[in-house]
Amino acid sequence: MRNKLKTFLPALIGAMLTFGPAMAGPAGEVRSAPWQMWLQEPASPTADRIVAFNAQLMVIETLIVIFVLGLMAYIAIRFNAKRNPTPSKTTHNTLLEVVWTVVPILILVGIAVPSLKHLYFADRIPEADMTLKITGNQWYWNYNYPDNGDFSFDSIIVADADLKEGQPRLLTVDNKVVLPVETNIRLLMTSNDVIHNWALPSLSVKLDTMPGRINETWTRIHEKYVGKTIYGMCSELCGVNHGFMPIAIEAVSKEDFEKWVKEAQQKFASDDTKTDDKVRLADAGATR
Ligand SMILES: [Cu+2]
Repeated sequence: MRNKLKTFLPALIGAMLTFGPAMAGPAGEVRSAPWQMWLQEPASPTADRIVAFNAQLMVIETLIVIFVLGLMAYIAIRFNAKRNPTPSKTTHNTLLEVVWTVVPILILVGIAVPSLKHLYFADRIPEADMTLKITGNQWYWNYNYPDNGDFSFDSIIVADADLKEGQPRLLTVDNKVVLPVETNIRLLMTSNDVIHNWALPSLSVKLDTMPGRINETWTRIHEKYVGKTIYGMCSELCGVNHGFMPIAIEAVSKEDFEKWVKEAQQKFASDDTKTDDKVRLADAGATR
């Protein structure tokens, strides 16, 4: 037993310490890796805060678990019937009772204060450099760039049969959302039919898209994600093809974004996206 523990414990601690590199998806992509522990790598200021806060909470939790476990072990060993045949009849200890009420309250307040700070940081909309409007549909996304010529396009899953080498299954789309790095992006979300949810773990963005109203949040992609694709998916059960409406963001430099905008304005000038095609593709997802 002891020998097993001797090999198992260092392996476990080693695995926990190396979560950093394990957080990264395949090169050029930001998504979960197989057998990944911990959160996805943070690609926005909000995500940075949440990952750091998660690490702080782990320290607090670990200390609490060690303390309670130690206390229980001490009680079981020191005060069992054999070692302590005549138990004490003490029932109240005012000081102890005040301490075990006040200390947990202080711990909770210590967690709540930074937690609310992060919540407000994620919720506030800073001065935006551009806006992306996201519309959920059964079962694909529509993206609109109101500040860049007001063009729109649909982003639809690529069916398994059409995947090219290296394209991840269930995450690849025909038209990626192209966004510039180091830019405050206002995200406006709504829906055409039912409630969807535009969720990207590495940006810490996860917001419902509601028919008939507009929800608002923001993001800012870090510089080092230039050239990478950031993946997410619809996270609100929205019907039979809920699992087949992925989100793929291509992060580009500001200059490349300007170039892409010019091309996209031409490419998506006429909204001749064929509804039949969408339905066919969406059905291809459902029948897999
Ligand atoms: Cu959906």
